[in-house]
Amino acid sequence: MPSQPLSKTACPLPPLGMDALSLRMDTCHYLLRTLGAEETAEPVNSVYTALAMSLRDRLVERWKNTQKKVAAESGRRTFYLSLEFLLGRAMGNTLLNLGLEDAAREALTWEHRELVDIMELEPDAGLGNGGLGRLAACFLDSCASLGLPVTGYGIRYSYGMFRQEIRGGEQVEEPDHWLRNGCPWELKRPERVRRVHFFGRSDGYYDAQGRFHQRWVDTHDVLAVPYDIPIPGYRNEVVNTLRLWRATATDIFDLGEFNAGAYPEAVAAKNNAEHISMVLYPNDSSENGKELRLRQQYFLASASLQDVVADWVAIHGEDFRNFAKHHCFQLNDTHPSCAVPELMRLLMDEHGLEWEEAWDITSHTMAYTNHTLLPEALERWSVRLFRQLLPRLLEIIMEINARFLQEVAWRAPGNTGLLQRLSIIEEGDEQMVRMAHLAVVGSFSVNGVAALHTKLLCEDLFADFHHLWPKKFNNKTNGVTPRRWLQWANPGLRDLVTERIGPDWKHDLERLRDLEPAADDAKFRKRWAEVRRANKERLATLVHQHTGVTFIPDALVDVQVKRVHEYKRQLLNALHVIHLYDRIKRGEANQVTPRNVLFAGKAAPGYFMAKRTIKFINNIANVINHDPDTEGLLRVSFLPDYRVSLMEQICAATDLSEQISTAGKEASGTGNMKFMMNGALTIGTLDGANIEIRDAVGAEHFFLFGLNAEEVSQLRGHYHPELYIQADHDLARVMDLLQSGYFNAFEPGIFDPIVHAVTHPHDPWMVLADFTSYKVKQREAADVWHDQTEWQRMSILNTAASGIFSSDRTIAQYNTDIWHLTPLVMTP
Ligand code: 4GP
Repeated sequence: MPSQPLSKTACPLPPLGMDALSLRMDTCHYLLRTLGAEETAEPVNSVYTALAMSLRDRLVERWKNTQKKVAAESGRRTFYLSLEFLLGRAMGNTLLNLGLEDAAREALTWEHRELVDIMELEPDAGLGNGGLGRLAACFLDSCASLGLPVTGYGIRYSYGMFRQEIRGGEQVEEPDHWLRNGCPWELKRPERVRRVHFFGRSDGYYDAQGRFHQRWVDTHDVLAVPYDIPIPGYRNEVVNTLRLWRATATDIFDLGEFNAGAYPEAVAAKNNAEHISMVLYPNDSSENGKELRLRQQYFLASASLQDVVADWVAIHGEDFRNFAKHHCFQLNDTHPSCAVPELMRLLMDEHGLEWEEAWDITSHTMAYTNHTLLPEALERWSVRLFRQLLPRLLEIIMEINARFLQEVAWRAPGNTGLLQRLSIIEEGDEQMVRMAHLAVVGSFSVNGVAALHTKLLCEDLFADFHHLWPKKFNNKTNGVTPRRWLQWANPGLRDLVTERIGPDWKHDLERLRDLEPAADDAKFRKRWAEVRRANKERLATLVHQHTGVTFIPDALVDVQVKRVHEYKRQLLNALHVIHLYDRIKRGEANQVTPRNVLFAGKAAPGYFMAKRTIKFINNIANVINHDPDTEGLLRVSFLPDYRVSLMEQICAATDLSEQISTAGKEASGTGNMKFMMNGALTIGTLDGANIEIRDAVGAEHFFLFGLNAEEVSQLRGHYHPELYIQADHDLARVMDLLQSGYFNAFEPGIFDPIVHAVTHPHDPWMVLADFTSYKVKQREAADVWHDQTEWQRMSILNTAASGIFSSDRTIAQYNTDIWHLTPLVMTP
């Protein structure tokens, strides 16, 4: 990158527009005055920081106006509590939402810098694992864009999701120190620090009026320091807040210990406290189970609720009668469900309310979203741990449970089985607190994230609860923000769509339906294909840079990117890749459609099978890519360190989106929606939101294969993988190649666990059961690819039908059914 003197241009450039001029002046000011950059050779990183600070200034004005408006209207508000917000980068999104993209580009041109290069310097804010965390980020964007007064509450982890490196084909985890150079978007709010209790004991006492109370005493406290991140709406002057808590000690160090020379001991309390917000647990759809995780959960719940309650008390004093009317807390899975007993505690112990009043408020303000049916993800905490760490909370949970079970006993006398099944406390060798039961009992709304998922919640996981309170349960099919995932990620397509149907779709994604007639317009199809080809070339460059694999030009780009998990069945895809390779090797090369197969995704560090799957894919890729017979026919690559900013490039360049989970296991999926929006065709099972995607675009424009959820559950107990191998000669050949050690010639036995997993009658994911129908559908997709007219037509129809997968639609439904907020209308 050329290093030109700042603000001295070497060649004449056209005059700057107003926005560009003021951005440039501010950026120069921050560079020279705040960051102290040298006039001649300022590091490019400072340019990023200075531009970010200039943009933040533009947000702060709107932010304050939004806060004033919210306060003035004193209406109902929602607080979105989540242990994860997978934000990715903020700069592009800010530029897009404020309409300053061109201005920033212009301003930087004067500094002889390219906006794309500057934006590449921003580290992803990777404060989430995958779907659940990214959904929270999409929701914040939609809430702000719809003008809804919604505040996000989360944790400001010092280390986000680990960085993934691939060495020798294996995943290696490196810490993600995303705050190394500071975060120019956040504002620290030291005046709003909260104190969070741990340990100690519960103590009964009588107040001056002779009333009996409990209080939590002898606690070890930790301070919660808030950092606010602005969340701009799309061109509507609204800026909402994401408040992230950082943990710190009440005292920096113990002076007594320090003076006595015990330095480590002197700072131990500080370190202990800071551990709470040190690192994100890197597990997706599985329980974390460690004490520190429970501390994180309570820390978030307590700090956030105290914050909200303090604001209420500042205006209304101790009168909580209208509190429930004004507040809703949306719990993003069970992770923040300590909020239920914590709100009870705050209302009773700190504000003197009686149980009944406190319960009435709590159970009318909490709403819970479930994100997975996988049993290993259903959080349970031992009563012993709870008693030690959060003794007062456990007492409250026990009372909630006792009162709840009494209600059940009245309704269904003598049904002890039902009581056991519903109880918040699970009996056994070790008593456990079932967090999902706590969340259901304490909430007025419980929702799943796709139609099938909600149905299974009602019929299966929460069947007894559903029977008890059918009206509590509702579905909210997920969505993704079209700002980041279409407008920003795919500017070529954005402009082409706008040229064809006008700009209204940018405010109402359902208007994409107006594109349908264009699918039959040959000229439009040609331009559509050109935009997509340019995106694919960019992706090919990226893949080459990071993996050394050279994609085949104009070949089908077949993509599976997501967390690596057995239920998502990356293995099924890998087996199919082996089958394609086998066809080439056995002389069917002229029948094989040229294809680039791309994988990416992280495995939880302790998840052996997922990590071995990554190794498996890399070994397969290595053999195939080095075999001259595959030249021009098949390339396979595993792109390391999958994250939000990579997906922005991948989704715009994908032809075939792999959504191949075992039916009934993927709650919804949101990657599937990003691909569809950008014109990819889906090959998928009847799982999660795939079902709704297929309904929206029409069955003839979706490559469906495999067992449905009911068939999967019927097959359980009668599953015999060997029968599928016997019945499909192609599959038998794949298994033979695998077992012969073809892909691990120098690493004997390393893939035995994979062979064992897929050939075992207890394989819960039934990989081989779906192989044949998957293979057939893949062939059909390849045939359609040969007919580019048809493929591009289907591609356009997929984008045209993707409007309902905007998170604006999802959030509008949350608002109509659960939150009941009045949108803010801001004037510029
Ligand atoms: C994910 C689900 O696996 C995914 O299907 C869904 O789209 C997403 O939540 C958002 O609802 N679950 C998790 C998790 O990420 O940790 O349970």
